[in-house]
Amino acid sequence: MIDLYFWTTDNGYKARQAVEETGLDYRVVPVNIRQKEQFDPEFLKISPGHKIPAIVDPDGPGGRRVTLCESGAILKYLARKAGGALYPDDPAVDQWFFFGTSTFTPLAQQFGLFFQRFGSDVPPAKAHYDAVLRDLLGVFDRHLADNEYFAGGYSIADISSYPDVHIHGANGIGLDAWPNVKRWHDAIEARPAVQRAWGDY
Ligand SMILES: N[C@@H](CCC(=O)N[C@@H](CS)C(=O)NCC(=O)O)C(=O)O
Repeated sequence: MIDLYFWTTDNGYKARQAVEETGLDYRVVPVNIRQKEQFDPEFLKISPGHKIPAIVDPDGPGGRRVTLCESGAILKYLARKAGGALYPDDPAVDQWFFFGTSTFTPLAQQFGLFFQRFGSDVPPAKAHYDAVLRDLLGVFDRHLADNEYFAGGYSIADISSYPDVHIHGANGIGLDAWPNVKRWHDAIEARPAVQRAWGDY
């Protein structure tokens, strides 16, 4: 059974969505990052950068124990372990997967920081990241006008962006201005695996 070291954040949900989608056997190990549990020395052996998500798979390739941090690495690992359906051999999947992991999420997190958690009001930073988030949703909307999902069928390319679209778009500034993103978001939200991933643990 895979241990998923998880907290209720965008990157945490990416990993949980992926493992739910694959049907692999797993259990959630909560790591409350608000209470600094990510600095526990035992957890640091799994995630040296003190970040969730992380996984431990006692039955990795060749029967060896695999520990992994970084949501992108975890999504690829889980998709491959489950047979590859969520990670087709298509460069477009990699493009949108990395766009989500390396571009969209880090910028959306700055939006979340300044609008929700910074502790003091910084109007120039808020204006900047509001414009950045709107620009990125526009990028997605133009692509999704001609594509049901980011690259072919539903894949880790979609999972890498969905949580931040859900948190900061659908449940933040709203998605009415980006109807193709809304259609994509709502289709993913309705997936049973996504419902389970965002549910109780
Ligand atoms: N690039 C990493 C980022 C992970 C990350 O930012 N994790 C946050 C929660 S979303 C965290 O654990 N923060 C706690 C800390 O940095 O101490 C990934 O994609 O997994």
